[in-house]
Amino acid sequence: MIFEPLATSQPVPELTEFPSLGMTSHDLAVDFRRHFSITLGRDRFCMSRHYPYSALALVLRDRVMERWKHTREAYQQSDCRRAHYMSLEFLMGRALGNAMLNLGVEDEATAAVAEYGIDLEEIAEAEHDAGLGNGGLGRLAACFLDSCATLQLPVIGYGIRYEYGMFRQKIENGHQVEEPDHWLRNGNPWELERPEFMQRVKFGGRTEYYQDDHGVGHHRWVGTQDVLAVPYDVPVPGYKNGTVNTLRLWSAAATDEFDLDEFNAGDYSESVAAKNDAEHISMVLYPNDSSENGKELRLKQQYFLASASLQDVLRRWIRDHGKDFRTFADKNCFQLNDTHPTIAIAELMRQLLDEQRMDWDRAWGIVSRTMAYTNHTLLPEALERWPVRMFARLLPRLLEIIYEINARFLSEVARRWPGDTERLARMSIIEEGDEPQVRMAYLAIVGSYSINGVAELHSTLLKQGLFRDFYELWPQKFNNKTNGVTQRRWLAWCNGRQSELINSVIGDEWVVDLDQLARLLPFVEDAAFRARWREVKRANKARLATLVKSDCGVDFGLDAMFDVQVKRIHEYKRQLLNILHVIHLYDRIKRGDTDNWTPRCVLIGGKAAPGYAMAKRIIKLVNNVAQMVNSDDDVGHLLKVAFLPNYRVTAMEIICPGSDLSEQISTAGKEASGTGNMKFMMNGAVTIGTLDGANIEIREAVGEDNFFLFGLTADQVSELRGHYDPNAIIEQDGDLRRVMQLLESGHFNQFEPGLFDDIIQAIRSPHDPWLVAADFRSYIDAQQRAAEAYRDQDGWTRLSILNVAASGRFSTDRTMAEYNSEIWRLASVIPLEPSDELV
Ligand code: KVW
Repeated sequence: MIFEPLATSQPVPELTEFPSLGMTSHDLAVDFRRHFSITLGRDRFCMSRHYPYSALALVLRDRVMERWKHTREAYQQSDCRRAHYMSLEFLMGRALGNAMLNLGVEDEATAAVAEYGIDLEEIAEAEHDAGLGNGGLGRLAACFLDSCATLQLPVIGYGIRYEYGMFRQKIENGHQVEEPDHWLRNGNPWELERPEFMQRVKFGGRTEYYQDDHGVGHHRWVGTQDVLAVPYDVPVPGYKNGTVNTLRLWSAAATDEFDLDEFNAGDYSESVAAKNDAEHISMVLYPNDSSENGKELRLKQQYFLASASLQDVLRRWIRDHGKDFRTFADKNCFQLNDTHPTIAIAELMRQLLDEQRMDWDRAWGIVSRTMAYTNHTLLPEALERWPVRMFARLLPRLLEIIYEINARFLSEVARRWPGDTERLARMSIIEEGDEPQVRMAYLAIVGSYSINGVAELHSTLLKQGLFRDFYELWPQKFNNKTNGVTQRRWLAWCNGRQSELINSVIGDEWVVDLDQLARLLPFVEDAAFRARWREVKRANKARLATLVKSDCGVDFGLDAMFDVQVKRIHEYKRQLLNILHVIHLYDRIKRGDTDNWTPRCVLIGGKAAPGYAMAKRIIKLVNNVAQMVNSDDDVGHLLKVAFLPNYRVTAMEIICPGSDLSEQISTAGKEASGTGNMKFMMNGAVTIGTLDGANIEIREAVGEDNFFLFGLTADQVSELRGHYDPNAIIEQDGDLRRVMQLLESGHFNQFEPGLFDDIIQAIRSPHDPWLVAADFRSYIDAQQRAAEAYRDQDGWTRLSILNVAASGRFSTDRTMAEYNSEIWRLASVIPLEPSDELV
C-alpha cells in the first residue's frame, strides 16, 4: 500500500518544518506572482478572474497551512478532550475573504494584487459558494466552527463533501427553475485530500453470531457491499489567533474489489454500475429544509457520515492510546446536528461491540456519555422516521442494536411507570403499525447525555410537548442553547462601512467580544454620529440596489424603506402574509389612499424545495405581483417589489447591510430559532416580527419600543385550533376583503387562470395551520407603525443603532461558550504562532 510508512529510512524533522511565511503586502505580492506563473503555469493570456483568484487563494492557503499544522500539533501534544460536530450540512459560503479577515491581511492582500493592476473585489467574485447546506441549520454549523476556532476550542466538524451542493435557482416566467450546483468544477483550493485516512463503510449483507477463541459470543456483519470514504479537510481559521481547526468532509468512492469481483465475473457494465452506485452516496445534497422524505439514499448518506467519522475517531484513539478505552468518554464527545447523524449512536455501539469486542454495558457507558443531540424543529413533517424494513435491508446489524437499545430502554420505563403500557408505546423507539418505523429523535434522546433546543421558547415547547414523556424521565438531560451568528462574517466582513464607523467610536474589540457593542448606546444621542450612521446605511442600500437592478431588473430608490424577507420558502415562514401586505399597499395606492405615504421597496428571496408545490406557487405569486406593481404608473416610486433569484450566503452578505426592515413573521411556535433575524439586527435593520423563536429574545434585548411586534402568541395559536374561521375574518376586515378580491378576480394571473387557486384555498381553509388570515390585521397595523416610524429618519436611525448595540448576545461566540461550559467541557488549546518557532 502506498500509504504505509517509508521502509528504508525516516525523513529528518526538517522536512515537516518550514520557516514562517511573511505577511507584508510585499511578501504576498511576491508569492502571488509565483503562484500565478509557476504553480498555476499561467501567462498574460490567462487574465480571466479565475486564475488571479486561484493564485491569491494559494497565497492565503499557504499561510493557513502552517497555522493548521501547528494547531494539529498542539492538540496532539496536549492530548486534549475534543468535540466532534456531526452534521449533514455545512453552509460555508466563500472562504477567501474569511481567510484574509482571520489572518489579518485584508489591506495587505488588496495592496498585493493592486501591484499587478488587479482589483481584489473583482477576482473574489470568481469563488463559488460552498453551498453544502439548505439554510439556517447548515449555516449555523458554519458559524459554530468559526466561533470554536476563534475561542481556540478543539472542535472538529464532520460532514459530507457533496459533489453538487444546494441547487442554483433561476426564475423563468416567474417560476423557480433548478440547476445543478457543480461547485467543484474549477477545483477547490480550500480542501486537502487525505487518502491516507480513508475508511470503509458497509451496507447490506447479514449478521452472524460466532464465538471467539475464549468461547465468548460476538456478532459480525458479513456479505456486505462496501463503499470507501475518502476524507477532504477544509481549514477553519480562528480570528488572528494562530488556530486553524478542521472540517473533515467525506467523499464516497467505490472499493477496488467491488469493481474487480464483478469484472472478473465477466459483467463489465454491472461493475461500472456498482462503482456509480457507491459514488452516488456523496453526489448531491438533499434540497429539503425542515422536511423529510424517507429516501433510501438519504439514509445511506447519514450512515456513511456516521460510520466513516466514528471509524476515524477510533483510528486516532487506537493510534494514540492503544485499545484501552477507559478514558475515551473523558476525551471525546459528539454533537449531533439534528437527528440527521443520529445513527451514530447505534454505529458507535456496533464498532465497540463488534470491532472492539467490548461488552454491552461498557459500550453503552461510553456511548451514553459521549453523544449530545440538538433538536432544531417541532414541525412533525421534519421528524425523521425510517421504515424498519429499509433499515433491515440496508443496515441489518444496526437495526439489531437499535432493538436491543429499545428493549433495555423500555424496561427502564416499565420500572419507573409499572403497568403504563400506553406510555411504553408512546416512548418506544420503534413506532408500531402497518409499516413499523424507527423514530430517530427518540433514539437520539435515549442515547444522549444532553438534549438542547435552539431558542428559549423552542426549548420550553420541546419539554412541554414533543418530548414531554422523556423530560419527565430525564429532566436533567434537557437544556437550551439559543443560536447565534458569527460577527466576523456577518458584520466585520460583510459590512466594512458600519464596522469602521463602530471602530471609530468604541474600537474593534467587538470582533471577538460582541457585548462591546453595548458601548454604542451613548452615541444614540450624538446627532453627528447618527448622521454618519445614516450615510453608511445609504451607501449599503446603494450596493443592494445595484444587486437588485442587475439580478431582478427592478429600480430601488434609496429614499424608500428597504423591507426584506430572505429565507427558505415555507408556508410556516409566511412569505404569503408578506405578499398580502404588498397587495394591500398596492390596493391603497390604486384607491388614492396615499396621504403621508412611506415609499417602500420590498425584497423577497429564497429557494423552495423542488418537490414543494405550494412553496413554488408562492414564488410565482411574488413574481406576478412584482410584475404588476412595478409596471403600474400609478404606483411609481411609492412601492417596488422584487424577487431575488438564487438567495445564498454570498447574497446575504450584501442584503443584510442594506436592509431597513427585517421580516421575521412565522406563525408563533413554528420557527425554532431563526438566525437571519440576528444577521439583520447586527447590521442595523429593525425587526417586524411575531413572538416566535429567537425573535422573543431579540425583542427582550432591544426593548419592546424598538421592535415592531404583531400576531398571535404560540399559546393563542394552539388555542385557536378547532374554531378558526378565516372566512369570517375576511368578511369583517375591509382591507383583507379587498386583497382577497384582487387575488380571486385573477388580477395577478390574467393570462394564467386558476394559477393561484390553491393559495386562495389555503388562506380560506379553517384548517390552515399557519393562520395567515388570523394575523393579517395585526401585521398590517404593525407595518403601518413601521412606515410611520420610518418617516422620522432621525428616529429610525436611533432604532437602527439601538438594534446593533443590543445584538451582543446573538454571537455564536456566546452560543459556543455555553455549549462548552454546559455540554462539551473542553479546555482551550493555544498553538504556537508561525513566528514563534524562530525564537
Ligand atoms: C432537514 C432542516 C435541513 C434538512 C431547521 S429545523 C430542521 C432543519 C431539516 C434543515 N432546519 C432550522 O434550523 C435553524 C438552526 O437552528 C433554525 O434557526 C430554524 O428555525 C430551523 O427551522
